[in-house]
Amino acid sequence: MNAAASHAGAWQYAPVRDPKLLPIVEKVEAGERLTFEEGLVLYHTPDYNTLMRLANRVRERKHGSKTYFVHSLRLEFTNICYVGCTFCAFAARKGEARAWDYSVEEVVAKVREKWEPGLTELHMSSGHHPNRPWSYYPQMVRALNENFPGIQVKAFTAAEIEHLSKISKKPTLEVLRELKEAGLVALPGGGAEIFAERVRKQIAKNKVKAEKWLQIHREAHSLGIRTNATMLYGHIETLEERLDHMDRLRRLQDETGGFYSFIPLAFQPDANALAFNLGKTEFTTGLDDLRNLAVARLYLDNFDHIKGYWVMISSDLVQVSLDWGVSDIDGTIIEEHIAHAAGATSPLGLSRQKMVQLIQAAGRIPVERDALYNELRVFEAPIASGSRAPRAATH
Ligand code: V47
Repeated sequence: MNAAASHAGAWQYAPVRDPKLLPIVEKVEAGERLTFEEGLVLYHTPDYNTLMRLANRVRERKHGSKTYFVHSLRLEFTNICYVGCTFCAFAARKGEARAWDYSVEEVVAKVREKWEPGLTELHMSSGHHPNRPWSYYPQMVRALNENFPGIQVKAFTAAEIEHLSKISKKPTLEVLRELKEAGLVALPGGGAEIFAERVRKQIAKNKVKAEKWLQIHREAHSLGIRTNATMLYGHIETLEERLDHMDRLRRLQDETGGFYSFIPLAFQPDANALAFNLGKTEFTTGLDDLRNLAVARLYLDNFDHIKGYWVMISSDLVQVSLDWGVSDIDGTIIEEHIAHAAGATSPLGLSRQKMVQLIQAAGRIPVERDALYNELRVFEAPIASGSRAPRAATH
């Protein structure tokens, strides 16, 4: 019997405490799409247990116990940025002591320095540098592919693509086409923040507009470049605005089918203007993180994967999230800067072995994938007795 079948009818063994969830339980059982109002019911229900079981039901129907991760390296080639997003603690102005700005040769040297055997994904997203010419970007992607054959370059958020379109004076579709030609294989999901205008004006007023972000992903998908989508939550947005964000993504996914995964990013409240203005020094709570992941799993019925991002919510909570709809835990990363600049207390990276242990200790099956979600290895072996998940610093 497969995992999904073994859970069929599980509702009868645990009470649904919130009667408002009963029609949703029926729809989830029938595989029907939830409405916006039903999404809100999920966000407001006090019946977390049923919410968890519903999300897990869908997760197991899609993936059984399989849980995906990638052996990845994160690289930010510059933190110099003129955009001024209020949530950002990573960006620096040109000339500041903490600013960096690698040449193509330095990017290659940095990857060589951090290289690990079996590395498949190089995930790069960076600041909007005011002076680097357009030619730098395809040159960098080309140099990486030449120096590290087989590496998969997943780089440039839609916000960066818009920036490249401005400096190159080429349409975004052309920018994407030329980057693909240079060897870019996928786009990360950053820069989405919250689409709602009310919030965007306050947190990212100079950044790519919501409609343009979506258009760039639409264009990438049309070229066969698959992408991810993020949502920055836990600051000034309402639950309706979170759902509106997901709703816009669900509509685009209906149209193109080009998204791999949805990644909620929990607001990290250190050293940024937004936190300072809000007086918000607390991280999101574990329950809010889990609820958000579960709602995403249920609302985004056309997304294959919901990612639990251990960097921002801790690897301990990510283990728990595997029962709340999460089927992917991103990657080894090796060296993360954006979240850590804003107070993340997780390690900078996790070893491949730790990723496997973390998933196995949660009773799930680790699957190492590449950046394009090809399965490279399924770790079927049971957990060695006495093996424990690695402990990361938690917040
Ligand atoms: O675009 C910046 C966000 C993003 C903060 O596609 C912050 O696989 C929380 O996009 N608190 C970069 N978030 C990270 C990102 C990402 C991460 C993991 C996987 C993938 C993927 C993409 O981080 C930025 C911005 O939205 N961010 N500052 C902050 N203080």
